[in-house]
Amino acid sequence: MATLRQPFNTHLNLGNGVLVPEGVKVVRHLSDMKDMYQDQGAVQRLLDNGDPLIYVVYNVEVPEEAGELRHCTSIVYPGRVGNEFFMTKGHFHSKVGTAEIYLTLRGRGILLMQAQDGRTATLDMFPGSVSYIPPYWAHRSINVGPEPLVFFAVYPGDAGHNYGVIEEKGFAKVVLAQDDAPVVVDNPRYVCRRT
Ligand code: M6P
Ligand code: ZN
Repeated sequence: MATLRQPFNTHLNLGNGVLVPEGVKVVRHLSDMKDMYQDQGAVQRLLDNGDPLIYVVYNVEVPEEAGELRHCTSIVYPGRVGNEFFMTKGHFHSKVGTAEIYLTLRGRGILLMQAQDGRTATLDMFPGSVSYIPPYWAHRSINVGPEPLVFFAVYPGDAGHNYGVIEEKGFAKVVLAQDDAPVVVDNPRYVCRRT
């Protein structure tokens, strides 16, 4: 029989998303995802000026095993690279048939999803939105507002993160600021995937 582990609480600060204990913290600067943005001139200017912090993830320490539920908060800072909003890298799950739930606590975002056949979908993220990402959809969170976008996520312990496809091909859509409002448009750099 599997080892019986002790139940435990984590304290989630509903205002800023920080967990206590903090857990495993993942920090992503622009330099960690520079090829993912459209405007490489804007990328270079931002890198020359100090490599901005794009987002932080606080992961509760739960084994990455079937039967477990991994959970974390993400804080995506407000900002743009050229006219493209700050965003997460985005990933498929390694075990691609696993789902995820996002509960937004603060800010305004767009949750961009993409199926393996290239179909895309978006959901608005706002305080109180509970977004369901069904199995087989890659997901990326984009901060389209003036304050940090903070959300809590739960997903199966054995889901895993597969960044490869998104790093290579990107998403078919990008979210740009037009007169300060977010618009979802075709990604001119998208590498169409023929499988
Ligand atoms: C959410 C969850 C995490 C993920 C994080 C950042 O909180 O989906 O599993 O790590 O967003 O996204 P990414 O891993 O794509 O950078
Ligand atoms: Zn995920």
